[in-house]
This record gives sequence, C-alpha cells and structure tokens, in this order.
Amino acid sequence: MKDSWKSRRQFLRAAGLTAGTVLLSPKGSLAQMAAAMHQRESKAALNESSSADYTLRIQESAVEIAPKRIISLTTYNGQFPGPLLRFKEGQQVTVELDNDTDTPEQLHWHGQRVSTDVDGAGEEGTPFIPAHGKRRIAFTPGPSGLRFYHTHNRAGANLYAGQYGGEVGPVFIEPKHEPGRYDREVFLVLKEFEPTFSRGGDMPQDFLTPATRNKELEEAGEAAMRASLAKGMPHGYEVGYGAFYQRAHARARRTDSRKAG
Ligand SMILES: [Cu+2]
Repeated sequence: MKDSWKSRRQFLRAAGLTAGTVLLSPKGSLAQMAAAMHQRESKAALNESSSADYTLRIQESAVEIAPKRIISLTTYNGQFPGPLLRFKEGQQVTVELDNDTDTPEQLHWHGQRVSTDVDGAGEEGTPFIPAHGKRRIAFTPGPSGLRFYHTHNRAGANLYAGQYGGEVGPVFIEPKHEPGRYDREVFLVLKEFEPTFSRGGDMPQDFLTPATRNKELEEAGEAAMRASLAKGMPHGYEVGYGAFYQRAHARARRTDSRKAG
C-alpha cells in the first residue's frame, strides 16, 4: 500500500496538469466560482462546534488477531482494521483526526484525488496531526470505489512505526451514478504482523529470476547496491513476519431490481 515515491510524484504531476487544463478551458470562470464555493463550504464544515462525519483516533491498543494471540499496535479507534468509512462521491465529508500518541502523524487517503492540505503526505505539504493533538479536515471524496486510509509516517528501520503497525482502514466511496448490482458487500483486509529483520532470506533467492533480463533495471539495481555498500551499509537484510491476518467487514444488501436498469 505504500505508494512508491516516484509513482506518487507522477500522479501528483498528472493531477496538477488536469487542474491546469480546467482553468484554461472556456469554463474557467465557472471552475473558479466552484472552487470559491467549495472553500466557503469547507470553512463551514470545519467549524469546531459542529460534529464531524467521522472521528479517527490514533491510539495504542491491544488487538486479538487470533484466539489468545494478542499484540500491541497503534490503531485507528482501537481496532484493526480501522472502521470502514462510507463516503458518497462528490459529497463533502468532515473527518476529525485525534492523535493520542507521542508521534506526530499523517493520515493518507490512498487513491483519492484530494488537495495536498488534506492528502496526508508530509513531503507534499500536509500539516502533521500533532502528538496528543488533533486536526479536523474537510474534503470531497473521489473517485468512487474501494480506497484505503493509512498512516504516511515513514518507518525506516523502526519495525514498530508506520504501516508495520495497525494504522490501516478501508474506505468505500459510493458512485454518484451507476451504483451497480450486488447481493452482498465484503470488504476484506489482509495484513502481516510481528515483523522481524532476517538476514540471508527465508525464500529461494532465484524465485524472481525472469527468462529475459531487463539490462537497464539490472544495472540500476546493481549500482544502488554498490553505492549502499560503499557507504558502509549492511548487505541483504529483509523483513519477515510472524503472523498473517484477515478480517472482513461484510453486510448483505438486497438489489433493487427496479432501480438497476
Ligand atoms: Cu497508500
């Protein structure tokens, strides 16, 4: 679920390009008016006295991942995965982010097109949710479909930090048009826990060997390895896991055959 830095930058560049195109089109003034209206709505939604649509509390919790197997994790609302958030495409939501931990946090809306102020990436300029503080955000969800929210704190070599813990939850954005036909919704979340460093590898090292090699990729990889060894960094650590976990949010839903045409 970690967006690679490069693809993320490319995505943001593409998103920026789209916004630019809208403003240059003959409907430019309309787009600007819509933006101004959206800003006013956001301000109203952020009024502290009104209640948020959802509250996510980042906290340390004990989670039972299997009978009598209890692990200590940073979670959203004391559970793993975090609660299923249901949004409607194009309908603004307000989310309060409470941080009960000692670490400033970033909550990233994976796969959504939202502004950098709320997107949840510190390197792109989203303000942090302060340690033992809170942030209330408002945004218009989209595009529709299954999305995720997760911490965007970088773990580095700390196996207790970032997404090594329990800071992941599902989002469903109902489409504005064409809701689709289905009898049952199942939101399945899979995650590995109890990470440890190992050396030498726990799987055959040649399992990814392709029939034909990409010379460019291979050279880039070899060069990166030489540079890291030259800096005195250790050779060949990888992360293994002690537990794998799955959890489903499910509910039955009757299809209305009159509406689905
Ligand atoms: Cu992500």
